[in-house]
Amino acid sequence: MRIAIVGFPLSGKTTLFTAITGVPHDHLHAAEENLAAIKVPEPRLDLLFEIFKPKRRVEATTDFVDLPGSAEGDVERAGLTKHLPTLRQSDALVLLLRGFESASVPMHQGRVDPQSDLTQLRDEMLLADLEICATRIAKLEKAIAKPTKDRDQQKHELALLQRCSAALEDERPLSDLVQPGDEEKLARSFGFLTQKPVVTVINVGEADIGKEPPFRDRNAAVTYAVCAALEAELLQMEPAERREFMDDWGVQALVRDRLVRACFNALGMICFMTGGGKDEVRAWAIPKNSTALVAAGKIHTDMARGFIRAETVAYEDLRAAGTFREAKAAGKVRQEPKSYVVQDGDVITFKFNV
Ligand SMILES: Nc1nc2c(ncn2[C@@H]2O[C@H](COP(=O)(O)OP(=O)(O)OP(=O)(O)O)[C@@H](O)[C@H]2O)c(=O)[nH]1
Ligand SMILES: [Mg+2]
Repeated sequence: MRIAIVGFPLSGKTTLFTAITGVPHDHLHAAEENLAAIKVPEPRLDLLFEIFKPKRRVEATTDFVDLPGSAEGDVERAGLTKHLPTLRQSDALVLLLRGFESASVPMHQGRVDPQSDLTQLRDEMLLADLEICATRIAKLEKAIAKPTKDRDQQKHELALLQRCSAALEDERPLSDLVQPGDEEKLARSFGFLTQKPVVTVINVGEADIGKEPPFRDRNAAVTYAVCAALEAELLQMEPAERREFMDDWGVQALVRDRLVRACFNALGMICFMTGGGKDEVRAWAIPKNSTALVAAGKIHTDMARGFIRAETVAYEDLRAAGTFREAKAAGKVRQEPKSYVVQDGDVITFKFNV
């Protein structure tokens, strides 16, 4: 999974990247893409760690990308155009809007106006998608004029792209239009930006820390108001000191924890956990509605190939029982087949034979 941070120059993208990944700002490249893998917070592993007493705990991870800034400090450069290939390959986008005033940080278009930055970014996303549609539609129309064996498939694709194009011209994002299933997959192969889940972050100044966002992006899964500079500092502190600062500033949870989980949810991902072995308890990310066979394959192809059954207990049942043995005695441990649809928080031991 890959999540890209997008915003106008000097909106605080690299600072937010630091606040999420913990990689210090001065270790990062201003003019190149920065990439880091980070853990998806999974507090439910705490209890599993207590119950199974393994050597280690392992969270699922996701990649974050910080797009390069303009080395020359060109604050008028467009937001997205230079970065389209990276953005198209990302699974979700974080739109970062500058909401902080600072005499020492030049302002995009000479003003701090997160609402109008959002409108501009959204317009750029619509335009970038429209361009993809136009190019592909022109190609398909030519191809369809000749009789080929792919013609039916091409007609189907053309109809979808024409619908997408009409929606975009109407300023509607494709996330509203495309139906889940085959159509979504086909549309996704084009890397449309307005089809991707978005979390919007307003990078506010000190005076607005701990307050509700001044507005919400109605096309985003969630809108947060955070102070990226403070959050980056918080991440470098010892837990006790951090708690104290967070209380002083009225920051309830770190942006790292809130944002990663929000992107994860917006992407329709869930976690199941394993803990049966001695070595580790571990969280695994899979798309919602995945079967036990898919979940097994996520761990190892052998597990899927030799799948016998999935010994499954819901996290809440395990918590209520207190131990795995008690959960079993209470009849809460189920023997599930390949076709079982894995639920968020399932604790699974796969039985397999190769
Ligand atoms: N006061 C204040 N300054 C901030 C905040 N976030 C970032 N800055 C400052 O703004 C400047 C730009 O921050 P960056 O994180 O480098 O911004 P960027 O979007 O990565 O910039 P480019 O990559 O060049 O487009 C730096 O001097 C930061 O210290 C904030 O929340 N408050
Ligand atoms: Mg930067």
